[in-house]
Amino acid sequence: MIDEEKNAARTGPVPVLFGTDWWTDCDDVAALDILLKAHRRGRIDLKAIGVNSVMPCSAPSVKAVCEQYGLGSIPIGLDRRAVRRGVLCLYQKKLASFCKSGFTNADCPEAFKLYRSVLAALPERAVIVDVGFPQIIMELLQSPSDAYSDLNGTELVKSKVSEIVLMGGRWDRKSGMEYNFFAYPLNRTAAAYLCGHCPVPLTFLGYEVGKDVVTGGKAVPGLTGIAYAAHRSPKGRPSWDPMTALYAVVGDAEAAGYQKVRGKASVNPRTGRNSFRPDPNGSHAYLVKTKEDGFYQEMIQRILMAPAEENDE
Ligand SMILES: [Ca+2]
Repeated sequence: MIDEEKNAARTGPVPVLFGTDWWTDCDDVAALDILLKAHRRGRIDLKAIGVNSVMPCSAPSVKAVCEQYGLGSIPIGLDRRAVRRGVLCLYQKKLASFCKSGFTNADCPEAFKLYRSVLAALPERAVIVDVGFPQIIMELLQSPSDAYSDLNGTELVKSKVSEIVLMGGRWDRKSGMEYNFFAYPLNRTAAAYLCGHCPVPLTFLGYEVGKDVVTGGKAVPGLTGIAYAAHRSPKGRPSWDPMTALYAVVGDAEAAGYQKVRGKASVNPRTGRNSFRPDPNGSHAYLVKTKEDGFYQEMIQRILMAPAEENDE
């Protein structure tokens, strides 16, 4: 039996900051489900959630998913520049109807400021994982010192973050295109900035990794299954975001079923196209699967199908 607990390389709960677009695709909900369950088992310490696409029901729908596991106190931040209009988003309103606390977008701090406050207070290094648009991390890196820390954002990340993990890019071709890096001008700018300025190791899980691993679906218990049903994906979706979240939980490429190809990534700020120059000493890496798709599918689906009660501490 595949067991991510046995594969896990980490011994204590690692602080995690989770960024998500929580927008047109419901696999973000599966990613948060995996992180919340890992938090309840003591595998990680989920310190903050940053939402990088904003709609009226963004904050209450994220809050509802956390509340179902008794984790409604995890702080949620928004990138208020990222208001999207005219795009069909199918699950947020439904999930928000389950929010017990009356929480709204107005209750959320700016995401990069939330990240600063969390990182400044940490005695140890955190992992930042983002399965959406990378602009919150850019804002964090570009932030000046403030009441939380005398360090500017780049210095703060350098001292308090061990790795940044992004779902983004397409790395199985010389010049790849993937939505999180090209959808909007700000996303292109942010992806290019991260590749040029990130002071800590940067790991990418690309489009090619998750596209054939189908997980989730309406049979998943709790609000995750409701999100897939509302998204009209009753049989599941490709697993870009849950695979990225699970990699962050396991914390080791080999144990999670990947090989890291190291080097220097770059993104064209005008087009969002990504490219990569291999270098065994490079601080960037993209993940390549070392197992059959069924390995990841089974591991993720087993976590998603476990009801919350089984994750009681
Ligand atoms: Ca996403």
